[in-house]
Amino acid sequence: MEQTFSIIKPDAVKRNLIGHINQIIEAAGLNVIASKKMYLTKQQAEIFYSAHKERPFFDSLVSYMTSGPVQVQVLEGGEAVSTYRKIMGATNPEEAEEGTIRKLYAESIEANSVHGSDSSENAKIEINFFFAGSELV
Ligand code: IDP
Ligand code: MG
Repeated sequence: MEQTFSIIKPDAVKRNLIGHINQIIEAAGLNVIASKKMYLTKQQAEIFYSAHKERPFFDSLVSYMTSGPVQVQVLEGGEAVSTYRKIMGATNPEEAEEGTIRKLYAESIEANSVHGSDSSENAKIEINFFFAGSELV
């Protein structure tokens, strides 16, 4: 069993897509073991995306991620990191495969509906940033 970290981003929360997205997640065999709605602060968004701070889209990304509530979640299952990345689809929805969350729901390369950890190591860091161990059920 592996865990990964997911964010349902502001564009998707705004369009009432939490249930639709979690249906795809559960159909892929992943369990949602923690889930909460919150507003990211500017500081949280900057820290979360600090790997991208030199990128030209960084300020816009931080302002988008703080533009409305997000749903932060922990997913658990066999090969959770790669399974979730596969059902998310490519970062740019124009390049995402049919049936993926981003192909179905993303509005743009920035407002692309979901985040998923890119490795098991980063998943642990991201989960610990948002959840206490006692919240993982
Ligand atoms: P990922 O979310 O598929 O792992 P990353 O390269 O880690 O993609 O980028 C993090 C987030 O930054 C993306 O999900 C997207 O919201 C945003 N982003 C990535 N590339 C661009 C871009 O070229 N323009 C605008 N936003 C971008
Ligand atoms: Mg990434």
